[in-house]
Amino acid sequence: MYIFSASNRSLKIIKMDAYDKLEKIGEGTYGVVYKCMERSSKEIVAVKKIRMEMEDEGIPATAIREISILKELNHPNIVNLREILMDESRLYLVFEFVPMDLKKFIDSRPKKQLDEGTSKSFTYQLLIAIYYCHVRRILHRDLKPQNILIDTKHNILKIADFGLGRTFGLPIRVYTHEVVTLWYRAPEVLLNTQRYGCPVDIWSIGCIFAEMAHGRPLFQGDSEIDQLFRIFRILTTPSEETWPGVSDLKDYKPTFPKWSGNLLKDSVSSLNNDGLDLLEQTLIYDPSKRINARDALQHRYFKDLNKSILPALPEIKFSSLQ
Ligand code: INR
Repeated sequence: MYIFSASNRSLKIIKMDAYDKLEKIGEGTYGVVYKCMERSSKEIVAVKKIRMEMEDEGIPATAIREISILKELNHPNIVNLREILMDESRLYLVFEFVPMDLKKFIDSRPKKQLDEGTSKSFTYQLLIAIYYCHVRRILHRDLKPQNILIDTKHNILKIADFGLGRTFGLPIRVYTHEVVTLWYRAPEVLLNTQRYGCPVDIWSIGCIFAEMAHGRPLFQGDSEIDQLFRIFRILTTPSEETWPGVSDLKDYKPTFPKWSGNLLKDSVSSLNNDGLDLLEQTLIYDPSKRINARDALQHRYFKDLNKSILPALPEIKFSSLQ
């Protein structure tokens, strides 16, 4: 078994038995995640076992390349990928261990709702992490509370399950046959746009922000069409006026029911005016008009956030996004 180290391009020989498997902690989109202990250092890590589609052909070169990119993402709000281990048909990703995910964190709160300071700080940290990725032209594509980790001791948020979407494609079901959630998926993805970009992650952050502040998921669809119609009911059915080009998208139908009257304000009554304004801008239909991470970080909603307690502030560069 080998470890490819993307940072120094060396090849080290390492065995998976350097780790003791403690317990299964998650079932990610592409494989199972185990809490493990590194034998010599006694350090706790999270090891994700990636199932490969073409087991007999080994690990595709594109997958290795993409995973190397992941190893280059070094940010306090992104779960750190420490090592990549391989054998003939399996891939093991060794990550830092973070004891809780955002879904469990929300579920553990009274009324499943976070206080304003916490949801503000978490939304800001999400935006910082996604800004760091977007300037590097890396998309997440599947942000949701289940793959956002929380260091509860320091209130630090870390994005996980990053970038694999680009390597492996968006699956309909995970390998355990669990249905993949559509609740955070952008309308352009649901309508099968040919090219999508950074705005898909901003949409997901908007949905997560609303969920943290209000206490329940904003759009809980159980199929792609149900997901779309739930969005339309709250934000009105998009048209050529509100979203130029929408009728050219592959899965757009002129026969879609026409809902009018925006209900977003009533759906997130716990948000103040600044919070509602930010949310509205993350949920703009037209991806080219949706707010980007850089501008969202500068939004007045975050003016009273104590940013000095956050991990390492990135330099906000005025480079163009999307
Ligand atoms: C926890 C998970 C704690 N920590 C679920 C979890 C419940 C409670 O998936 C996890 C991870 C961790 C995790 O500590 N490090 C990583 C997950 C992932 C990567 S991934 C790294 O990519 O989402 O599977």
